[in-house]
Amino acid sequence: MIDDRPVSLLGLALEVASEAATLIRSSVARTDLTITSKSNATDLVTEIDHAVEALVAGRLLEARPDDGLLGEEGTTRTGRSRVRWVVDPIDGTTNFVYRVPYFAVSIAAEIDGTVVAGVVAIPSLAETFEALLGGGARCNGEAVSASSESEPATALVATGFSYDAGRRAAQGQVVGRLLPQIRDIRRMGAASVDLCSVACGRVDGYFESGLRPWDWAAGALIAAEAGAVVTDFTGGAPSPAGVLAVNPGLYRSLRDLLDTCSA
Ligand code: 2AM
Ligand code: CA
Repeated sequence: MIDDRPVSLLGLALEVASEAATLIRSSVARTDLTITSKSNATDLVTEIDHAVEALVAGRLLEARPDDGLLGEEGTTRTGRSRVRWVVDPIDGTTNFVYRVPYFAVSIAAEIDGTVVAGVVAIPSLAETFEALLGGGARCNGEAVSASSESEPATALVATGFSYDAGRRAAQGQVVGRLLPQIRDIRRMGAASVDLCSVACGRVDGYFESGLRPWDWAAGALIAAEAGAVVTDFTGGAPSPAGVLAVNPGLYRSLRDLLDTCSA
């Protein structure tokens, strides 16, 4: 009988993420990778993105053949169980291609559409973040929590930019208005890494628009379970319109500031 408990889903996600991280780590130094572009010339995908998605989907569905799966690189499967996996095989592909160390494999498990378990493994940093709904967040097995910085002026805030040139120009304007009012901006280049950075207090907050569910599914649970408030820009659930993850003491003021900077 297949075990649908969130803790079992988390265990499987951790096992599969570890295998995926090994494949990613062993591929970083390769100079012969096939690299192609997707939505435009800045939106890259490598043969390793496809190989990792095939590995992750294969392992998950071998263990749990009735589940659904949504993968960034095209694996879409409607399941017969209540469980669906949401997978980004390499989040931060541009970093992976350039050997900038912020890239990760992200695996989330949903039950009836709610994310109940999430794993983000960042091979170059030797960090594996995990969370269970209602069960807190950990990095390499140790509990993590969001920061306590409550002043925007002294807050370090991560953000990211879309592959779409028009959206990117608008995002740059928002950052231009925000930058003089905060400690500084960090642009790591991988949404899952940004969300885990909020979870462990490496940044005080993070915002980005134009993301897709595989970018935030696991990381949003990890940040929320670490005590961060995780919403869209208006207080609803994270969506392609916006993902905002901030420690609770800073959340309202950063959201208001973003609102002012976007007007
Ligand atoms: P990727 O590396 O998997 O493509 C960079 O700001 C972050 O946003 C990365 O996590 C990147 O994911 C994601 N991202 C940017 N534009 C995106 C898009 N149009 N669709 C999906 N993810 C996007
Ligand atoms: Ca990706």
